[in-house]
Amino acid sequence: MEKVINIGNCATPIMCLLIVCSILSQTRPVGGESAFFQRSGENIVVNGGFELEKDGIPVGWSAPHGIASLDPANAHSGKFGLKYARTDRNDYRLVTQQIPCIPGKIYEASVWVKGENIKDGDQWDQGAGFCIEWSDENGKWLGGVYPPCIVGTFDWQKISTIVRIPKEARRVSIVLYLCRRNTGTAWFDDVEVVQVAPPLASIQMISPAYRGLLLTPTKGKKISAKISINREEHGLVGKPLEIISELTDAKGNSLSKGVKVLQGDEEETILQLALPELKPNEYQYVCHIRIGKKELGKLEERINVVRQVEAKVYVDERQRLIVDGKPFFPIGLYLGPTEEEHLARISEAGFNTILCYGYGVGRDPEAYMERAKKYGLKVIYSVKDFYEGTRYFPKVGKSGLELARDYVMKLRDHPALLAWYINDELPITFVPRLTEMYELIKSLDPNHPQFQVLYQIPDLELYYNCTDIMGVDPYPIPSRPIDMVSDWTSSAIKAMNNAKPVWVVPQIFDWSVYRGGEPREPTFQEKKNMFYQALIHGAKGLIAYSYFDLFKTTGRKEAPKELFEKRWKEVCEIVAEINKLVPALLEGEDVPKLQGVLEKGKVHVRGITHRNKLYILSANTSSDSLHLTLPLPDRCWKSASRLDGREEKVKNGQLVLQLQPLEATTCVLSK
Ligand SMILES: [Ca+2]
Repeated sequence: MEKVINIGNCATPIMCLLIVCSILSQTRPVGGESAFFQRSGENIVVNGGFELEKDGIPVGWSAPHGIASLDPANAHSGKFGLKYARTDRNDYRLVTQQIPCIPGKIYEASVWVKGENIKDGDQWDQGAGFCIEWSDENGKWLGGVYPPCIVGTFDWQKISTIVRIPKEARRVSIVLYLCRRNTGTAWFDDVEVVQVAPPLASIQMISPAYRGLLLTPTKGKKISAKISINREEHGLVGKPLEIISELTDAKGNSLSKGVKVLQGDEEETILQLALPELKPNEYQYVCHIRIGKKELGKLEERINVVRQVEAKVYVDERQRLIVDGKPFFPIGLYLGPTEEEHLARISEAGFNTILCYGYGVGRDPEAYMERAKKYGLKVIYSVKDFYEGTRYFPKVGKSGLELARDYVMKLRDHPALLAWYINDELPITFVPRLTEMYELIKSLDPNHPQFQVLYQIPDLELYYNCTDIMGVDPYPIPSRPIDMVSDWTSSAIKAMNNAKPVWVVPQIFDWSVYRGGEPREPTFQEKKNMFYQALIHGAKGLIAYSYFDLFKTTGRKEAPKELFEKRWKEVCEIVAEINKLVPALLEGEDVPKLQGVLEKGKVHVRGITHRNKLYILSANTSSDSLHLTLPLPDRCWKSASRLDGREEKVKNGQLVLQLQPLEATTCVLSK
């Protein structure tokens, strides 16, 4: 009855890394932030308080003998708590219960935990806690959520999380456990899993997508918004609804109005409202949701019509970052050390952006910004730890929002500032707090966008209204298919309605740095392939993870100097190549006919025209050598060469190209 948890909750001293998944939901609720995640049901855990027992065994639970027992001396409530004692660090038996979750629905899960002498093992995961995992019909693990565990000796504490069970889940279990190779005693009690109702409706602005900013002239433009209705949770299944959208001025005068009827089974719709010519000013966009004459709720967004965007850094209608009036393609690195030696090296390699975790409290962020400026690097400033209760929250007697305010006020005018990093993989439980953070920083600093990075791909949509730029960090090598990069990039773009930009965090590190075992870092071809996949599928920025890991080898040991140098040379080569593509990426036009996945999913392609050239980016994600004949959209293209100057054949309106296993490359075609 040994249960194996595939991957524990993540944690490294510098960063939280990825892997598990849950699923999607909506955003900005009707009725304010308090309407997020309202409980709407009974506890679905059997005997969550451990009060029912048969022959000394708690009813409803699978509790391994010799490790788990009912304890009348330690209950959080009632007569019993469940004691879980591990002395043999290799004994990884766990307490489980299968629970009747409905796939696709959202639940709040919580457990009270008490601990005595819980010592971390030699692994990243440490402490006592719980998780929820799901599997397919054959019991194959599909994913789970792993709230942070607690280490040491501590009195009763509540651990809770919000989870959306994926639609493909067939069995769901709650697991009470001590992390692998940890020892000590934990007590559990009052285990609860309760369904929560999402809000009646939510809105995602598609146009304008960036902070309601709409440029004049407005005539001929449309306001476009995605409306989602949670019918089932609100008793509206099968009932036709009417949505009235309207744009009003400050005095409440109606300037444009539209009505759309949703059929009884429609849960999602895109509303479009044609605009008259509007003067620069603030306007209100309101959607009323009605059933018959009765209003069920309304959704509101502010529209700000301007002649030009004043912000120093913002996102334009093409989802490009605009910095001081010019399009900017961020090519960046996550880093730890920020001494001049490192910044000089990074800048010289052709990077233009850095993201350092370590400037929370007690260091000199202004000096860091100055150093970055000296080397021509832009900074994505991290405030990702300013959430109480998270692992690296600085305990200095201030709230997270107060800390954020301090840092934003201090740094918002610094010329090296590019964006604020407000979330590093925090799960959907944090969406209400991320929304508070986003709104606060937006009000304090209208001059810089905000950026988040997530691995929770099915959940991305839920974060739509609390970020300006979405990031994803696919790290497939060596355990997942390399085209995970394409999948995640495309999924993120879809979740952002192709309206908010997606940046990708390519993997340049070796997983064994964190997990131990045999070293297996991405090869040069694999790294380049991953960068290319992100670009081919539409990433508007690349921030690689990470510079500091280039200095490490398995188990966080120091890498030999030669190994760092080899890795750095490879990274430099890739960045130099991408820099050659940047003008086309920023200013070029996509060629729809040269967009897609060919050769049974093996080759990813994107064509861009720019200044009388056609750039064809391609990435072979298979381990086959492929002979590609690519029909060109136009007969005008006469010759082709790679970025390194090698000639390729154009014949009968087709580009003929040989791609080595995992090769990624660009062909530039001329007339
Ligand atoms: Ca109890």
